[in-house]
Amino acid sequence: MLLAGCSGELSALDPAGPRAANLATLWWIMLGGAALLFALVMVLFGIAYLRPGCLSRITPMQWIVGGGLVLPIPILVLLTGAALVLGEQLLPKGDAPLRIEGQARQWAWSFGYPGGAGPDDGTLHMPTGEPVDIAVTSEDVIHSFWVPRLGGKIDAIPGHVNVIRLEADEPGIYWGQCAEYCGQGHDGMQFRVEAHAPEDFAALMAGAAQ
Ligand SMILES: [Cu+2]
Repeated sequence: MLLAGCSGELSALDPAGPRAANLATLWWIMLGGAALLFALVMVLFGIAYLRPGCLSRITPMQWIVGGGLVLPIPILVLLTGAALVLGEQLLPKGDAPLRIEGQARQWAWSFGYPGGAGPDDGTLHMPTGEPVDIAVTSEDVIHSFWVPRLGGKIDAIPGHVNVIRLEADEPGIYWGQCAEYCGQGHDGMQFRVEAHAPEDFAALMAGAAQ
């Protein structure tokens, strides 16, 4: 019920590819760790409230060591470890088969394909089932490139190129949103992503299909 609003076009909890799935998994692990710590603190609070005698023999130093170190550190180590492992798998390592240029400006995105192929329609076209690198930059201010169902986000910085790797499992329409406040048109700075089966993508790049 609480999570009913978490599906949909711009939901990072409704992943449509392996990279976004990593991020969703990490989100759930973080939620679990936070809930566990909260529950442990509430148990202590409950004991202190209902059975004050039980805790009266604990010295202040024991509270500091137990509550400040022993209680949170194992959970924080687990969360940090999960973040490092899952996050590291997102990095663009090795050569992705395809590199698409993504350029941001107030308040729209444009995309360019190898050899100047492909349509110039403000839509990010990509093939399914393989990682795709997006080389992101900006013409004016700092924006942020984010397709929540396909991967993480990365800053679009003037005079600098950042690369992010995305992957889509299934053909379909996905949506991206600028994730960095960049002026009055920021909230409308969305873009459409179309993932095509590899042969359809090849045909589109060759200009044989739309
Ligand atoms: Cu923007």
